Amino acid sequence: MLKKDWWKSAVIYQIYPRSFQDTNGDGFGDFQGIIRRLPYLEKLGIDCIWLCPVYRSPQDDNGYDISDYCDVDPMFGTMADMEELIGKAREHGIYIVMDLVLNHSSDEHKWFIEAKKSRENPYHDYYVWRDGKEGVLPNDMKAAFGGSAWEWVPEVEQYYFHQFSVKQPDLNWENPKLRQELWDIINFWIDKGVGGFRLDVIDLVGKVPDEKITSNGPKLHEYIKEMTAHTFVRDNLISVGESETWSATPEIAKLYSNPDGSELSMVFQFEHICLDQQEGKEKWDLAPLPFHKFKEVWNKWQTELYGCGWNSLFWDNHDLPRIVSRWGDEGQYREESAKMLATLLHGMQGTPYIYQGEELGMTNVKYELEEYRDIELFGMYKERRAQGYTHEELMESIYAKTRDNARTPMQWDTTEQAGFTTGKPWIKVNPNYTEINAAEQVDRENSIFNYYRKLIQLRKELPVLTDGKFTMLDMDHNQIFAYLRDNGEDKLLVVCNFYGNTVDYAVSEKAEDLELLIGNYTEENMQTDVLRPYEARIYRIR
Ligand code: TEU
Ligand code: CA
Repeated sequence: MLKKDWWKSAVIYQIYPRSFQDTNGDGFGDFQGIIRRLPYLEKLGIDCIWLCPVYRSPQDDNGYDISDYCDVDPMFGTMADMEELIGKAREHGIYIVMDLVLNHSSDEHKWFIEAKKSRENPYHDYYVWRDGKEGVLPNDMKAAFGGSAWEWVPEVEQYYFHQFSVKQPDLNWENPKLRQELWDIINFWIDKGVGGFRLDVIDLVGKVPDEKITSNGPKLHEYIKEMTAHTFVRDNLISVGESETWSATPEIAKLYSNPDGSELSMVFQFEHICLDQQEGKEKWDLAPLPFHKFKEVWNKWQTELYGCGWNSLFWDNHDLPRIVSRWGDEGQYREESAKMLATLLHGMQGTPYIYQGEELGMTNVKYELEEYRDIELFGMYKERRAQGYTHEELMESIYAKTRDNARTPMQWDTTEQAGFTTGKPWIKVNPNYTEINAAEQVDRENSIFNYYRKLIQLRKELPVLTDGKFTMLDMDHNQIFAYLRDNGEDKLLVVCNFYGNTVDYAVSEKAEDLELLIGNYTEENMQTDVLRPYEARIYRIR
């Protein structure tokens, strides 16, 4: 059994398995590839791997459409390889955190194949059906990947509900038999020795489509409590809920991450990460990052969950563009800005997540339309072209926001295909791999990789990074993001210049006795009260 709350001082590394490391030349990453790279991850110092879905799947949405929850997809290897990965990771001090998609399954899951045979089929009620006539939809709800959320099945003369693609029918959590099946699946994986779970769009499972309620349905927290009681509590596992962009407030997050352990360890909320889009519109509708608002949002989450909930800290994941391209500088100050962003995040309270390649400062890509792969992008492109957007406009949005930015292969070295595969990768490698790659960074003392390594070490050495109270400084400053962490015994000052120009900032006035713990410039020529482009420092206040 794991120690209670162990995940509060853990650092989690997210792997998108199909893009991490291929070992058999088929162009898809696999379990043996992850095993090969465990020493790299151990060196970085992380505690857990969040593994994006590796279950059997037709791969309509890259594994977020599961056709067998208790089997692995042959593209990644066998169940024996998966068990080997879980075991070998433990030898490197790493727990595997599985990504569970329980809001919907694949339409190729045996439950759904049965469910659509007849209304009397015992699996029919595992999904969400509504009567109607062909062509007369139950309502006008839309699916996230384009089109209606309702799909007609002539055999049963009913519509099924799908919040994502038509190949991802929503599961009916109102059915206790279905819920019991899900708890059994979770326990199946707990028995294999995993450290916990990331729960895909958990906020959607209590949906009430008749009232157009998707997130935060009336029974959501009841369901989560039931799930937790039947599963995670047995071993103090980590459980991280993903809560869609618009649905999380600190009040709601406090329920999810209640310190009494009745629900989840923590929740991903996306408020900070959705600020660079036009209000009320979609992520494709680009807008500059409003820096003041950004600071306010962080301040709100850091202060309101203090002592009564727990934050997840992240910039990147498999659905988001690369942070250094987004809010840093992918050109001249790529290294400085990547380290600044890391400092800002890893200095805060919560559990930090690192998405594969973030620790190298990997960047976004600009590909030809047909070189992309993501179902979401093609759904959007089709819809918006029909609405009159130009190809050029849409490509700008795609460059900035497509999920494929995060999904290009991991850049290991300068050999062909960045050392990711000896074959043809499923998605093109970012051409900048000759400069940005792990081989170049692992042994270079001042690399981004080693900066992340040091930040992780600091978190292990200084309890204040885990339990210290957060206080924002100079909220109105339009260029500096600075804050204190204080646990009564130890006190830290974190100062970050968020932009690419030099700025005067009276750091020395914040405290008399400052000891520099980490910074992204060498101490040579350092002036305490001047912050160079993207300069970031963490001081101990003595
Ligand atoms: O994403 C849920 C989610 O928040 C999406 O609506 C997200 O906004 C989307 O990627 C648009 O940019 C989770 C997974 O992380 C994602 O990869 C899956 O496609 C999705 O659920 C469906 O399972
Ligand atoms: Ca492979």
